[in-house]
Formats: sequence, C-alpha cells, structure tokens
Amino acid sequence: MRKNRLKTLWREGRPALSGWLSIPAPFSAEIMAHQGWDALTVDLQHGLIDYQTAVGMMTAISTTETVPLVRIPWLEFGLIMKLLDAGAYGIICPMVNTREDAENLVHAGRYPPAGTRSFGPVRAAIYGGPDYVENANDEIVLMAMIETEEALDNVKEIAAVPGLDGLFIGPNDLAKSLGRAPRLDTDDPVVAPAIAHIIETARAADIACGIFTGAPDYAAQIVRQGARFVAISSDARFLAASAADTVARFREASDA
Ligand code: 3PY
Ligand code: MG
Repeated sequence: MRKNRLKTLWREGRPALSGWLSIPAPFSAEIMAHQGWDALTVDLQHGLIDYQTAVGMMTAISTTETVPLVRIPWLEFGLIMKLLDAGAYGIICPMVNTREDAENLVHAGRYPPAGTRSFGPVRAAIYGGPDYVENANDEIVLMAMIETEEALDNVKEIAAVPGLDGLFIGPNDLAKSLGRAPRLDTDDPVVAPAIAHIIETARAADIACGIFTGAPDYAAQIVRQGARFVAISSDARFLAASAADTVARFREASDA
C-alpha cells in the first residue's frame, strides 16, 4: 500500500503542513497540490464541497505526492466510509467532545477487528494499491477536532482512545465555546493557554496535535510549541488576498 507521508513525518518527529480546500473544484485542488504541501484537506464541513466533487478533487490531488485528507461535516459513519473508499488517507472529524465520540470515529475509520468499517475500497485500492485492505488500518490517519469546552474538559480521555492518531484544534469554535471572540492565530489569555494544554496533552499521549492557522509565522511558532500538523489559510483566502492585492497595487500605480 502507498505509505501515508504524515505517518512517516510524525515517526521522524517532523511536522506536516496541510493546505485547506474550500473551493469545490478539481482544478483548483490540482493547482494547490502542485505547490509542495505535505497534505491537502478537502473541507466538507464549511467548504462548499459535496461528495462527488470531493472525489474529483482527491483524484486531482493524486497527480502529486501530496496526501489527500478530508474534514467531514460531522461524525457520520456512512460518509466516513464513503470518503475512505474514495481514497481519503485521513479523516478530520469536527466536534469530538467525549471519549465515546472518539471511539466512534475509530470504529467508523478502521476495518475489523479494530472497527466496523465496511469492505468496498473502490477507488482507495487503486490509489493505495492492491494490498490496501490489509494495511489501511495502519496507514489511514484519524484526527479528532477539539473545539469545545466539553472537549477541553475531556481531552485527556479523548487522546487516550486507541486507534486515534491525533487531535486537531479548531481555534474559532474553541474560542466561541469558551465565551471568547473567534480568531485565528490567537493570543487571547483564555484561548491560547487552552491551545497549549491540548498540544501538551497530545504530546503526553504520544499522538500528533494539529491546528488550523491563518499565517505561516504563527504556524511555525505553534510547531515550536509542539504541534505536528498545521493547516494554513485556504484556497479561497489565498485567491481573495492575491486578487485584492493586485487590484490595490494597480489602483495605486495608476493614480500615481
Ligand atoms: C475552527 O476554528 O473552529 C475550525 O474548525 C477551523 O477549521
Ligand atoms: Mg470548527
């Protein structure tokens, strides 16, 4: 089976860098896949992407060595199965609040005896290789999002669930849940220590910790703090920022 580069990086103690895809298009996914990210996360929660488009986007990503990941909309067994069958090499699951939620994520994402994933890797075996089914439980990455006060209270129990590869912090939802303003790359006196606590809890449980960030400087800082998976910005944000900058520079130059 094709190796999961995230697992290789983590074994070597190195961080993995993910891009984030919100635009529902295989071509924009292909452009992003050719920019050198370790992984790309297809966002089916807040991105504008449905299942069929996600399949085309993962096919586009697989023109490169970039690892295709998906964030699912919610903890839903059927959709996890279908996205893994379509070749996702990792699942990021929002709103994992309890040990039971994390156990359900593992059940959905692993073949028996570790879980209850149903057999049928239609595209996954083409992307991953003919020995996909024998090795999928070892290569597929499952990450639980910690983004509520309840999850924060239960984070040690969640991190201890066998078969879970990592935690992924949603800083906006976490801030909202803690009664603070949602913000990326935050230095909020309540949220920043909570983020540090989650990273430390993952480290103590010997699993990876990731976080969604807005900019490379903060992402590098949070890696120095111990994070092993950082997503930076998104395709839609890059497009908007670059277009806005070009328009502004033209206006400035033509007015001068
Ligand atoms: C959050 O900030 O809540 C997220 O889910 C980021 O992806
Ligand atoms: Mg969130």
